[in-house]
Amino acid sequence: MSIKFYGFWRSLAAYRVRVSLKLKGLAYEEIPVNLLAGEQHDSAYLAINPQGAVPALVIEGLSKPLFQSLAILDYLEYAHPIPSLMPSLPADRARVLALAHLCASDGHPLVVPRVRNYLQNTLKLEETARNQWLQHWTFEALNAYERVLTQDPRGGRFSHGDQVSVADLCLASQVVGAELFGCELVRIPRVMDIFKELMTLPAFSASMPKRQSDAPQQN
Ligand SMILES: N[C@@H](CCC(=O)N[C@@H](CS)C(=O)NCC(=O)O)C(=O)O
Repeated sequence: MSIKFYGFWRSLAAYRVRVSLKLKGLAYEEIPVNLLAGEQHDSAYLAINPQGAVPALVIEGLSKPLFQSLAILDYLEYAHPIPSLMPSLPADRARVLALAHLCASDGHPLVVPRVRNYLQNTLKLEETARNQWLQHWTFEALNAYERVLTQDPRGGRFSHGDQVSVADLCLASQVVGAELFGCELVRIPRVMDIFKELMTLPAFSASMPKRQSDAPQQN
């Protein structure tokens, strides 16, 4: 079975899927879509993901590509259940998904390139105000995550007990954004403890933006 993974080195949504593929031991070929060059709008890519965003997965044997990171994670969970990234009890699943959505559905969408471009080109917000926006909304999501972890004892080594879950993939991607936008990470110590634990796992550390082949070379 071949898997083509359309991503971009610094995409937070692509990061989540990259980690899942690695944790589940699935080999894939990553095809960069340069978001800074606008390649997501090319007709060839729109034929793969009509939304014009990464990630997208083309899996041999499936009639259509998969898109939207949480939908892709869900597919991978059902199609390749071991190791599982979701708890089995309904209430635990709801908690994990709530944490995942907090990052992937509430925090992250406010900082994607199309929103940043709109702030810059249509609303004419200057750079300082734009950066304030990115920092504010990225931190807000993680601050809420921190409150959940503080108030709800079901966290452990990771977001939900001691097993890596889909919530951790979303936490890690959101922290990657927070580091990029200069958020005050000392204000979210529980989140950062978990992030540090996650970074000890090769699937998470090898998926970091700067380690991708399409990332700019560092001098
Ligand atoms: N909710 C989507 C977000 C996808 C998304 O917006 N990805 C960004 C990169 S992180 C993108 O490709 N944006 C293109 C653009 O905004 O033009 C998901 O989780 O897959």
